[in-house]
This record gives sequence, C-alpha cells and structure tokens, in this order.
Amino acid sequence: MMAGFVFRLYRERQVLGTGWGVRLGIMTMMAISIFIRRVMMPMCCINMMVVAVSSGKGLGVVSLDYDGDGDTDLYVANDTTPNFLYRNEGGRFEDVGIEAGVAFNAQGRTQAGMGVDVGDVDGDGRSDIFVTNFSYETNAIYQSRTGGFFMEGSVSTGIAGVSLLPLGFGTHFFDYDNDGDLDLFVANGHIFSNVKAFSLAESYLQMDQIFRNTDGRFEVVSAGVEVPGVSRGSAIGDLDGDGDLDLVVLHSGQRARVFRNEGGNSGHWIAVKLVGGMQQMRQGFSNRDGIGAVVHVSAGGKIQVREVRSQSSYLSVSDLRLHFGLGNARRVDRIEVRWVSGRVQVLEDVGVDRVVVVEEIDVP
Ligand SMILES: [Ca+2]
Ligand SMILES: [Ca+2]
Ligand SMILES: [Ca+2]
Ligand SMILES: [Ca+2]
Repeated sequence: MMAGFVFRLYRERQVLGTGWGVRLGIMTMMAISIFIRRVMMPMCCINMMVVAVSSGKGLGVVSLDYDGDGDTDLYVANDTTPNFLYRNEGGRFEDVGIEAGVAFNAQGRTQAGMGVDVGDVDGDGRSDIFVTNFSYETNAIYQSRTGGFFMEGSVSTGIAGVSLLPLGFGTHFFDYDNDGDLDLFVANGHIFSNVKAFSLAESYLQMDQIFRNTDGRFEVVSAGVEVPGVSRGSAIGDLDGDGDLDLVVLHSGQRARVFRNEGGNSGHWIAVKLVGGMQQMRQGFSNRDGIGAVVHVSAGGKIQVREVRSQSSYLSVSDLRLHFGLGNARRVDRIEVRWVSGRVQVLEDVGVDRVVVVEEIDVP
C-alpha cells in the first residue's frame, strides 16, 4: 500500500563531491571518528574480557541497557552461530543470549545475522531487538518481555513473510512519519552476483523496504525506497533540517543513495542532543556524546524512550541526536535524561519542532 508520502531519491552519486556529497563526506568522516573513539576502542577492551568464553561470527553489534539497571549491555548478531547478549556485570560481560531468548529464531535455529537495531516498537518502555538475515530466512524481531526475556515475533508482527526472500543488511527503527511510533527500514541486496544461476526466485539487485508500524504490527509500504540495488550499510538523520528523518544507503559496487523524506514532517517532532560532562573533562561525568544515556519523552499521553548509541545498522553510524515523532502533540510535557554517570535531568513543558540540547550538570 502507499504510505501517503514518499522518500525522494535525491542524489545517486559518489559520497564525496559538492553540496550533499560534502555533507555526506563530513558525516562519514565524523561517523568513522566517533565509531573508532566511542565503539572500537571500548569494544577492544570488552572483547579482551569476553572472547575467552564466547566465539561466534559477529557481524552486527549494538549497545543497549536491556535489563534497565543503568549500565550498557551489548548485543552481537552472529552469522550462522547463536547471537550473543552480553550482560554488563560491573565491567565484565556475560553472554546470556540463550536464556534471554535472543540467540535463535522462533524455531530454535541460528540465522545469518547481518544488521541490527534496537527500539521500543510496542511502547512498553522496554527495548526490542531487530536482526536482518539471509534469503530464505526471515528477519528476526526479539520483543522484550518482563524479567529480561524476549520472544521472537517475526510472524506475529507481520515481518516474516515479506522478509523471507530478501537478503537484509542495514536496518533502522525510525519514526519516518512522525506519528509517535517506530517504523522500520531494511536495506536489501544479495551477496552472490550470479544468484539467478542457481535460484530463479532470487536476484542480486533487491529493493529496500519501509515497514510502517501500526500498534506493534508492521506492514510494508511503498515509500519511494524501492529502487533495485545491492544495499549494505545505511544511516539516518535529518539531513535537510526540516524535521523528518532522511536516509543514506550505501551499495556494493554502486554509488551511495540519499533518500530525502518528503512529508514526514507533517507530524510534530523533537530532537534531543546530549552533551556529557566529559566535554569539559569533568571526572565522574558521562562521555562527551552521551552514549548510553536513556531519554524518555512524554507528550500527547504517550511516553517514548530512546537510547543514545553510535552504532547500529550494518557498518554504519547515524546521527547521534535522538529524534521523536510527536504526531499532533504541540508541547512536550517532560523530557527525562538518565546519563550513564547515574545523573538524572528533567526538562518540563518544552516546545516542539526543535532540537533541544541537554548538557550534563549536577542537579541539586
Ligand atoms: Ca544493563
Ligand atoms: Ca518493547
Ligand atoms: Ca511511525
Ligand atoms: Ca528531513
């Protein structure tokens, strides 16, 4: 079905160039810099601690506080081996993927596990996990339940059938229509250029997918991203600053594509940018970008939650600002920021359609 508005393929060009290309180039360099400083360096240390007890074929990785205890845990999507959920135990990490229900699909099988993202798709305040997989595998959505457990719900959410043939890589939970719930993007493309020679139902070039969220169920909509390609990484951000999230998709052997969101800003929105106290080298404060902080936004009778992270999708980094679609809500009742330092800051009665910068301070 049609989405009511579309993403417009703005440019299909080399990443580095002029105009949009320069912005993308800067974004890419910033992303790499952030990834190295905020992810790779900490991950090196983490791996030294956990690799002795777990081995897998990791492709996708994402951080999240899955148990809500205030420290950052890690999820790793593995290729054909059980996925890991590393619970943070005071700086050491223990793999609890199997007992938490996020290691296998609903049939108890391992899958290919490429891209991964985290978001609260059903509004219960707990993070759900999404993983893209190979062709003839469904993409997996691990829905949070109480007690730190998850249920794989690709069938019940409507994702299974339409993800069976495509081979997924990059992915995002994002509220593309600003109506207050998290929709889903999946970048698709096969890894075998000659796949037609042995599988007539498959193709090397595939179309990306937008899934619209309606009360926790997902339906593929025609939103303009259905351009055949060999998609791999993807990133989101409001590139043109008009209040809706745009898309950048990288391709194997092809130019990058920029999809500008045309009409997603019909609903109100707010974006939250965090600046941790370590920006001023203050000991005991949070990292500069607020990575790991959890933000609750209350507006229009709904509470939405996001967590700042610098990695998701597949080999990609998106804008670190947290974007919340607000629908018809004209004010935000409350913004609560829970920093990784343990500090909690609250803003009340905040205007919409703007970027709010929250700097970490000591609150009396
Ligand atoms: Ca935790
Ligand atoms: Ca949830
Ligand atoms: Ca939405
Ligand atoms: Ca935009």
